Amino acid sequence: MRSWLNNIQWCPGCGDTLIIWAIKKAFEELWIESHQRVVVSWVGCSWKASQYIDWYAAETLHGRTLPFATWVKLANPELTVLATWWDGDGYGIWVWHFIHACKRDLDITYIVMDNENYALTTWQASPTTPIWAKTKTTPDWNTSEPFNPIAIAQNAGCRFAKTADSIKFVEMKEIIKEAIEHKWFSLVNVRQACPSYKRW
Ligand SMILES: Cc1ncc(C[n+]2csc(CCOP(=O)(O)OP(=O)(O)O)c2C)c(N)n1
Ligand code: SF4
Ligand SMILES: [Mg+2]
Repeated sequence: MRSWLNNIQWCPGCGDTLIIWAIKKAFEELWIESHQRVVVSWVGCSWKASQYIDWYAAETLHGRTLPFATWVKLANPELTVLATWWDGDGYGIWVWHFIHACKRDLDITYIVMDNENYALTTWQASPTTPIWAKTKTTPDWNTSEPFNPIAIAQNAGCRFAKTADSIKFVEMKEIIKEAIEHKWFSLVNVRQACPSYKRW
């Protein structure tokens, strides 16, 4: 068992573990070493992402993942910059940063761990919650159509926007590699298993 796996603090079966593993493998296979890369993240269940990979890491203020990643890229264009965010904050509370990052089109790889709910705050509906799903804030059912991050990214000018699935490991890793190699802004929306709350 690899040492970082002994220290996982997510719920058993959480897709975050596989996503981090895929990112680590992608860097390994692309020969991008730890001193050449940086990950930017902020609070959410997946926040710990940056702690499990040996790289430069920034855990920023609430909502500042993409602005911070932008500053890092502008300050040192040689670095491979990867920003991790989540559906509730990335597509809800702080969505405008996402739209402007697509428009700006800098070379940042943006991985969204999309578990279709606000998990850390214990199961509220997020922009990607399915229309019929029950959550704490939609006790009968959700009445809003889910947000389509791929279409929104493309409409905002992003030229690489793909969906992956945390249970399809090899496919997810290959999409992450493609996104890192794309020399402009790229979005990978990973549909993430969340056994504790995503029961649809
Ligand atoms: C300034 C501020 N506002 C709100 C919160 C509460 N908060 C913690 S995590 C989170 C979002 C969780 O949902 P999501 O972004 O989908 O991440 P997940 O936990 O599902 O991975 C929120 C709103 C906070 N920590 N700080
Ligand atoms: S609540 Fe969901 S997203 Fe959070 S650690 Fe548990 S399984 Fe993972
Ligand atoms: Mg979420």
